[in-house]
Amino acid sequence: MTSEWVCDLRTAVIFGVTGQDGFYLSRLLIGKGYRVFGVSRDPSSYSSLKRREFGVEVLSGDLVQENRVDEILQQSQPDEIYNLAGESSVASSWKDPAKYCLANSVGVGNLLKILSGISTGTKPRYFQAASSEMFGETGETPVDELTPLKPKTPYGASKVFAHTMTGRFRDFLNVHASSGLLFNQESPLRSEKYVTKKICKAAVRIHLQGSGHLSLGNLNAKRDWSFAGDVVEAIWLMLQQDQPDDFVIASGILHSVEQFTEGVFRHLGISDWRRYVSSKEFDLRPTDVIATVGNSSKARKDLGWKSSTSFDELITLLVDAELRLQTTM
Ligand code: GDR
Repeated sequence: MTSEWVCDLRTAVIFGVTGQDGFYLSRLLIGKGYRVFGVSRDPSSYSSLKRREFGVEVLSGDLVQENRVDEILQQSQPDEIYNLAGESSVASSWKDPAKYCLANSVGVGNLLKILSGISTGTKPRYFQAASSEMFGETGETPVDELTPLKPKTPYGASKVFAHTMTGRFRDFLNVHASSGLLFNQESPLRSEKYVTKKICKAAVRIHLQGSGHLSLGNLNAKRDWSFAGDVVEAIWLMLQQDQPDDFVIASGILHSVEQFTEGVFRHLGISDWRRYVSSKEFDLRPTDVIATVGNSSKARKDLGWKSSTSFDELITLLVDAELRLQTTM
């Protein structure tokens, strides 16, 4: 059931406002009339971003600094808190597991502890960005909120702590805390560390220059890709529910890296894409989840949400944005 909010102006705090999802969520909330505070470890980097959303009040802060988080919440008095902060590259987590644990686990523990101690005034609602990487290898069978978590990577393990604590602070300390088990969400704002941006950037360069090369890892890996702009709608809807809960947010459809690559080149009118692409399986990470697909029935039923951008539409959106970027540079 969705709450009927009585106040006109709600206030939200977004931890991790500089990332892709931070941009789409702040745009959504500003559009809905929220006052939005965006927290970043480096606010000066936010003001230099071309993609910043106007109207966001940017504060400096890091979830690891408990006192600073407390100050931010005192200053902003939020109705809703969205935690999109942390380290997000699965491949890089092998190089520095402690950094991932600090950013993705310890910081969330701090925030939940502070939230559980708020006894007067507005008790903010909390959203935690969890990840499909927490499931580990699940093959082609769709997973849901009750599927056991068996992460294969330091990144996935760091997210399991935060997700589990979100549930326990909800169950035992009465925090209105919801966790979104987010599958891969993409947009033109992705960095090249992620495969969709890497493919689109190289393919467009090849299309414009008539030559070039794209070196990938495992082409057979399969992912459940959605558009980040759709995913933030689900994130917002979660905090509009009277009862906090966990929700899988996914398209429910698997595609391989090879299908994505082929689709990108096809959209650019290049059919013999294999000429330009090489693959070294597991070159980039010691182990990988080969396939993971989500069942979002609960989000569909309780939130009325579904991933509305199809795989082909997502490719079109990403490639066309990359074309615009490279032809105006
Ligand atoms: P992922 O996203 O690890 O699923 O995590 P990524 O785009 O990095 O990889 C997707 C799949 O593509 C394979 N792959 C390659 N990946 C990269 N980055 N570069 C390559 O050259 C390449 N070649 C093949 C990967 O092995 C993998 O199977 C993303 C992140 O956003 C996480 O933060 C988030 O939690 C999960 O999605 C859900």
